[in-house]
Amino acid sequence: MGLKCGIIGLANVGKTTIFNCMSSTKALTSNVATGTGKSNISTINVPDNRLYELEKFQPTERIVHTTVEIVDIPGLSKTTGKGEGNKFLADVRNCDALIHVLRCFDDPSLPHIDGSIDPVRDIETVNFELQVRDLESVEKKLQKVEKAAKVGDKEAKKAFEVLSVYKNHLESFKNASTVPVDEHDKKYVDDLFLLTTKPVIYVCNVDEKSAVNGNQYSNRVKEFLKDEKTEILIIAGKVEAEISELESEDDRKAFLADVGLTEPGVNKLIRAAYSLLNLETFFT
Ligand SMILES: Nc1nc2c(ncn2[C@@H]2O[C@H](COP(=O)(O)OP(=O)(O)OP(=O)(O)O)[C@@H](O)[C@H]2O)c(=O)[nH]1
Ligand SMILES: [Mg+2]
Repeated sequence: MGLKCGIIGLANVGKTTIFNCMSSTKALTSNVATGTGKSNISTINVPDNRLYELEKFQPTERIVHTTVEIVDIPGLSKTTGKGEGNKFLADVRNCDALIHVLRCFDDPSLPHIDGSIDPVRDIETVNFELQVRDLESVEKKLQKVEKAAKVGDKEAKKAFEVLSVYKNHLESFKNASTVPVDEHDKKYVDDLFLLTTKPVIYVCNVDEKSAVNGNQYSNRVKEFLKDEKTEILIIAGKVEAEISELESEDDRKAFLADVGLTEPGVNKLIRAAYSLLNLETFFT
């Protein structure tokens, strides 16, 4: 059983760049005009130095890593057609957790699809898209249970009540993950596989000089998400991608140190994705 983690975000924010840092299969990054339009999938090892430490005491034939499956989903853009939009949603629905990449770097040669750099607006844009789809699912089920609820079926009545809470919540631009219903009442939406209940890690894709401390954009993201139980990571995607291309381990270490890092930011990301689902690592 593999944990599947989807990389989402608007077009051209650096999703494939970060995907390439995480995986050894190199996918094509998009160009400004067209975007990529297809998903990339890769199974990656969860970096765990403890495994190498153990190896010292008890040599094994080979080191078995825990793996995570990463899906690089093409970005949502204004020109995403209905068909492509559905593909996007099917990809998201199949994931256990999401990595939401945010553009937090300036680059005049790479215009943002919405005209300016504003990662908080981008979070709202993507969340809105997912909330609308969840609302559709909830409303469909509401219609189904309504009749039974009206004729007095107790279970249907309860379902109707709970679904109505979800509906109101989503209609006020909130994610289903924060809905105010009792844990055991969430069973009424289990069959809907709501998109906005999935755990999310936010990645601020910053410029090289902000690799360690972030910048004004990532600060705004942190402020905006401060009440949410979510992880926010800062990764300088472009430079990490360049470093990951280097052949020698020593070179990679030296270049990382130049940027101020002791390990690739994506290693942190992979571990965060893994622990997000509270999965246990077993040593085999
Ligand atoms: N300056 C700068 N450019 C970046 C950075 N990250 C990515 N880029 C560039 O942005 C462009 C788009 O990057 P991708 O990784 O393909 O973006 P994407 O989010 O996968 O795009 P779609 O798949 O089309 O949605 C590429 O030309 C990258 O080189 C960054 O941190 N700084
Ligand atoms: Mg891409």
